[in-house]
Amino acid sequence: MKKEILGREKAMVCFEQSPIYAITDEGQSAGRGNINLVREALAAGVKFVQYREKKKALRAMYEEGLLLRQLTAEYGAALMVDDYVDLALLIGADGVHVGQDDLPAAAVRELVGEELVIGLSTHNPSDLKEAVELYRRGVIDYIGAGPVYPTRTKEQAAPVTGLDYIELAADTYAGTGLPFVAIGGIKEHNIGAVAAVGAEHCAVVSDITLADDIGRKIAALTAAMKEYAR
Ligand code: TZP
Ligand code: MG
Repeated sequence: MKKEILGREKAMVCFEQSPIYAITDEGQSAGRGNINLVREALAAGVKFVQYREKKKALRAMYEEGLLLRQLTAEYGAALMVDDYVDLALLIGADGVHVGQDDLPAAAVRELVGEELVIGLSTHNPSDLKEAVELYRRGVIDYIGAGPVYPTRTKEQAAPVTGLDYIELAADTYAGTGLPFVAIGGIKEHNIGAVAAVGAEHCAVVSDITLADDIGRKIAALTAAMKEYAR
C-alpha cells in the first residue's frame, strides 16, 4: 500500500494551521462512527486529527486507521495515533501521541525514526520542564497541556490544571518554541478563556464528537479562539 505520510515538517505545518485539534472517541459519537466524524471535521477545515480509541480491538483499529489515513491525506491533513506506535507506523500515520505512562518519548523516537511527529502529554510544571529538554534534543515536536477542566472523556485523568498551567505553557512556548495544545474539558463556552491565557491550539474531543452539527461547532470553536486570543 502506498504510504500517504506527510513527513514531520509538513505535519507540523498542519499543526500550526489548525487552532482546533480534533480527537476521535467513537463511544461518544452519537452512533455516527469515526469516518463520518473525521470527514466532517476535515471539511470544516481541521488540519490535525488524532485517532484515539481506548476500547477498540487493535485489528479493527488497523482497518479503520487505514481508511482514516486515506481520508486525511485527501484533505492534506495530518493524522496522529494515540498510544500505539506500531499502528502509527503500519497505517502510515504522521505521528504518535504518548502520555506520561506510555513508552518513553526517547524510546519511541528510536522506533519511529526522524520522519514522524511525536506529541507528549504533560500535566504539571515538572512534566513541562522535562518536555522542554526533549524538544531541545529533537525528540518531541509538541506537547499536550492539561486537563484544563474536568473531563469525562479520559478515565483516570491527571488532576485538573486550570488556566495557570496553560499560561505557563504559553510563556514556555514564547521562550523555547515548544508548541503546545491545551486539552481537557474544552468546549464552546470556555475555549475563549483558554485562548485568552495564550493557547493557540486546543484539542477537543466530546464537544466535537457529540455536536449535532460538527461543521458549525468547529466554526464556533475557531471563532471564539480568534476573538479572545491573547
Ligand atoms: N487528555 C487529557 S484530557 C483528555 C485527554 C485525551 C480528554 C479530553 O476530552 P474532552 O471531551 O475534550 O474533555
Ligand atoms: Mg496514552
